[in-house]
Amino acid sequence: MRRVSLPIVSLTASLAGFAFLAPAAHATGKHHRPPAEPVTCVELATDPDNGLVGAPGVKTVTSAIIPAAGTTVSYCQVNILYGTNANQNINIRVGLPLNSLDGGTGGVQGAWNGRTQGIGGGGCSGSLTVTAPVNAGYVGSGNDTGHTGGNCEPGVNEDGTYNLQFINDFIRNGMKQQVLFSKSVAKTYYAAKPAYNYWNGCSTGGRQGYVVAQELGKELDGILANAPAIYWTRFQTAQMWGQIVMKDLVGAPIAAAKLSQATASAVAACDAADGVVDGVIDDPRTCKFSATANVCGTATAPAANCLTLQEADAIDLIWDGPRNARGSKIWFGLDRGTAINALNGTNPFALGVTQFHWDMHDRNFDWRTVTMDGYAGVAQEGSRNIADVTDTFGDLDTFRRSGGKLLTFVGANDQLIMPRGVINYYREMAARDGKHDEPDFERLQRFYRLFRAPGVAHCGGGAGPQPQNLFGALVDWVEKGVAPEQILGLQNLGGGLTRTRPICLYPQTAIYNGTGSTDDAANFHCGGNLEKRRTVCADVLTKYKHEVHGRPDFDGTGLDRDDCDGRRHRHDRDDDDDDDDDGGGHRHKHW
Ligand SMILES: [Ca+2]
Repeated sequence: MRRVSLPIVSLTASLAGFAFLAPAAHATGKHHRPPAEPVTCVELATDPDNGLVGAPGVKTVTSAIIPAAGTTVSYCQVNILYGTNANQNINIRVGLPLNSLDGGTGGVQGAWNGRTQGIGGGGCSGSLTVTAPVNAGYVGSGNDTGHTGGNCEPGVNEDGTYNLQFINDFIRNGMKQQVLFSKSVAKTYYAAKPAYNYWNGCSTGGRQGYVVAQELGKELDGILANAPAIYWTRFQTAQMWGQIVMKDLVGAPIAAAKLSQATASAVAACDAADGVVDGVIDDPRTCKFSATANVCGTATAPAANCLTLQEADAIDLIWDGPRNARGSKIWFGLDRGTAINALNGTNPFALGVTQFHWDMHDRNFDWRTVTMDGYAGVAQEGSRNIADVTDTFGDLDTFRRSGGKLLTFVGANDQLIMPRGVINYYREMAARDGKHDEPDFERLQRFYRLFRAPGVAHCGGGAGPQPQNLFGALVDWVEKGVAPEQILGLQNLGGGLTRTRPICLYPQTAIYNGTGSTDDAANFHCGGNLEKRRTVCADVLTKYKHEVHGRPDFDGTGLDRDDCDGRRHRHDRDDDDDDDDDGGGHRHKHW
């Protein structure tokens, strides 16, 4: 029987072999030259020689030692208001374990472990909560992405123009300044360059990790970017698809209990196909269960919460995702086994409603006026008007060349961000790295590893074993060169029972060895290949910015059109889209 070794690491233990003042992988500290000696926390915000007072873009800066409180250690908190014009106001917070001058002990300088860790936000918010990394010895940092609260409506002005300052500060500027300032402030405070610099975020915080990797590729050594909300405009627009389907076919949202039953029925139908009955569909893309099996009066209908035919059709379309009149897939749907009601409850998901306003650059645009047929037009408006700014789908070439490591977990039953979008990006990067545009996952995995967690929901939760100690795995990868081959999944089954399971590098998955408890990770191995042709070909998307009339666009996907069509000798092309007369409306941009 194969033995499974799971990467369980200890961060404190890894400090033992820590080479302080070893040259960091990247150039750092663009803001100023550090002094030779540490400075006090107070001096950071009072002495111009420390690089903050009067520095470009620094509107205000304060610093103070925050007393210990509860489980939070005392630390030096620096607050920077950053902006290069009157309309840019990004609040950045850097939390620094006390240096030796301020009484810190136990680390490589004061209480510091020699590293920085940027913390990401969620939804339409950043985060200014930096105490978790500080308590662990890191310089922690956060930013508010230039606005207070979680409302993204100000991305469009009342007059229908875009507020690009707001959007860019939220999408990218806040995080870039956060990373740069956290590194320079650390260097000043401790009189030493950080040896390693990290990011740690999920959802929007995951997207932020990707944008830093894509656009600030030389600054960070390791990025943990989970359930990343990448392709922001495209997936958020797709968050509204189910609401439009239910409105058109049913006339109202479907009762939550019926949605839950449909999910349960899909799991019951497809659970065993992966070889283990555990309440989880290992790869939901392979499950073809139709909600019509739940139609009231049919032999297969459930005892309670059966569906009308219209409701069943709507749920099938929610699973399928939006398509255009040609039948081409515009974006991914919710996978079977995923909680449907997060996006398809009585009220739509607020960020999806806002996204329609961004797509149409109209704060008063009413999503209820959009039909299933009209959806493609809204999606196309979003792609053409704003997605180049928001969707952050650039490459990772600089990050890879700089020696960075990117680690991502995504729940295969993520109810908010459509995990196939993350897999889509991963495949595209694998194709970029591969020969003849064919995905080369092994080569990609030298610096970028995606762990797909079956049954897991958005950033955690759900029916599957939960990934453990991802950040520790990243640190081991960066600092010891130990690339994580698998992540331990842990599930509490109640009654003192637990289930463990390896969470595997995509496109591998956990395969039962055939003997022993299916609740023990030791009886599984990572293997197989989920990139089956029928699976991946079905997920090729309509050409970007041609959502209304476009055909599946194979460019850069790593997939071969003829191979997918089963027509290897045919060479028709994708450039015959006749979408200049689609009435899609505003083609012009507003910046
Ligand atoms: Ca199963």
